[in-house]
Parts: sequence; C-alpha cells; structure tokens
Amino acid sequence: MSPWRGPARPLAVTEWPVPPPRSWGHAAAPRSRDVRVSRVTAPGRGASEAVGAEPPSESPADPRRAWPAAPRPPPPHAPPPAQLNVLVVGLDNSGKTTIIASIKPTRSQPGEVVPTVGFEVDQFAKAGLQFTVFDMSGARKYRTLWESYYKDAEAVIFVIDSADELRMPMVKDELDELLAHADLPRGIPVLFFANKKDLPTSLPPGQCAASLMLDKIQDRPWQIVHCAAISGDGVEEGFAWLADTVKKRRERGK
Ligand SMILES: Nc1nc2c(ncn2[C@@H]2O[C@H](COP(=O)(O)OP(=O)(O)OP(=O)(O)O)[C@@H](O)[C@H]2O)c(=O)[nH]1
Ligand SMILES: [Mg+2]
Repeated sequence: MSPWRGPARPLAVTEWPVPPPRSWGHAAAPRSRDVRVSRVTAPGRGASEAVGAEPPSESPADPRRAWPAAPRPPPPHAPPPAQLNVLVVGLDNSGKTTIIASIKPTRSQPGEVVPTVGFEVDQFAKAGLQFTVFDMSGARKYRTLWESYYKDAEAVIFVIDSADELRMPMVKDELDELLAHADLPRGIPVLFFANKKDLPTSLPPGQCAASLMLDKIQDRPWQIVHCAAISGDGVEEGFAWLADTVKKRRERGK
C-alpha cells in the first residue's frame, strides 16, 4: 500500500450528511449536534446561518400549516478538502516535530516533543486542505530515508535551526542533495522555516537564505519564513503560503 494513502474518511466530512434542522419537520436533532455540525463541517457558513435558523412561521393563518411539512432532500455533500502530501525535512533538532505539533488542531505541549525515530505521519485539515505530513527524522543515520518519500511529495517543508550557524554548511549539503534528486517532482513548492527566532542567536531569514544560496532555486516556488515553533509565531503564515501556492498550481493544472 502506498504510504501516502489518505484517511478512509477525511476529517471534515465525518459529520455529513448534516442532520436536518428542526424546521424541516423531522425528529428534532439534539441542539449540541447542530452546533458541532455548523462549526466543524460547514466552513464558510456562519454559525448563525446553520444553528440559529428559526423555523418558519407557524401562525394559524399561515397556509403552510395546511400541509404536513414535506421532507426536504438532504443537503448536498460538501466536497472533501483536497489532499496534500507534504514531506518535512531538516537536520535533527531543527524543530520539525515542534512545528507540526504547533499547527495541528490538537496542540501538544512543547515538552511532549521528543526526537523522531525514523519518521512519523500526521494528518490534519488546514487552510482548506487535508494535509498528510511525513515528519522525517533529521538524525544523520535516518537522513537516507528522506529520498524514499520524494516521489509522492507534493510539497516540501525544510526546517532550519536559524540559531545554529555552525551547522549551516551541513544544512546546505542536505538541501543541495534534496533539490538535485531525480525523484523529487519538478516544480513542487518548498517552504523554508527559519525556526527558533525567539533565540538571541537566531539569524534573520535573509541571512539564512544567503548562506543556503536560496536565490539559486529558479525551478520551483519557495519561501522562507522566520518562525518560533515553540510559541507558534510565524507557523500559520508559512502554512498559508504553502496552501495558497499549491492551490494556484492546481488551478493552473500543474
Ligand atoms: N527556543 C526554541 N526551541 C525550539 C523551537 N522549536 C523547537 N525547539 C526545541 O528544539 C528541540 C528539537 O525540536 P524537535 O521538534 O524535536 O526537532 P526535530 O527537527 O523534529 O528533531 P528530529 O526529530 O531529531 O529530527 C526541542 O527541544 C524543542 O523544544 C523554537 O522555536 N524555539
Ligand atoms: Mg522530530
């Protein structure tokens, strides 16, 4: 089975079909369920629209009273969010797992993050996409695993410890190898997180980009974002860029 296979039931559609509101003449659904549906599965629809819709007037003069309420067809299924396979790489201790923990809807505490052994897979909905992320270990002995996942990657997140200037040449070696690899699909976006911006020795993203010669990357969209995974500062912004770039590429049919 392909390791990239998505979940059998994407997160955001698990509540469909939406139970009909009470005004439709069906057995009343519990109020709490209405709320859950409006918040979780109907993005773009205000809570007042889904939850606060009042039943039609039932005054005796209302001609609609003469007929039993006709059952309405169930609302159309919301399209499941598009899938996106993301490979997350970078040296050990750069903060990959902490970044993912900070972006997931169920945030874990920073103290809960431990060095990754091999890799971990996470799935969550973000910015209108259903992400499947492969969080690779950056430890030297596991870096050879990265290339096994290039083929099916649709985007790469490359995490840099911006406070670790000493290892910047090693970061560059790993990055050059990744970008030159024949299995990495052409044109897929690369998001660089210059992480640990909260540390006093953190280099600004421009300096990280210069050290890694990112301006040489001409054949794929890329962006570098200064972030602090520990507080989550900058992480949303990076993911928003990635989602936006992927959506635009898909619209153009690439
Ligand atoms: N100060 C600071 N520390 C951070 C930040 N992000 C991560 N860390 C710390 O850096 C250490 C490594 O974080 P991880 O997320 O495990 O790093 P990783 O890249 O997943 O490491 P491997 O799984 O070994 O490849 C942990 O002690 C984190 O708490 C940050 O933004 N600021
Ligand atoms: Mg990790």
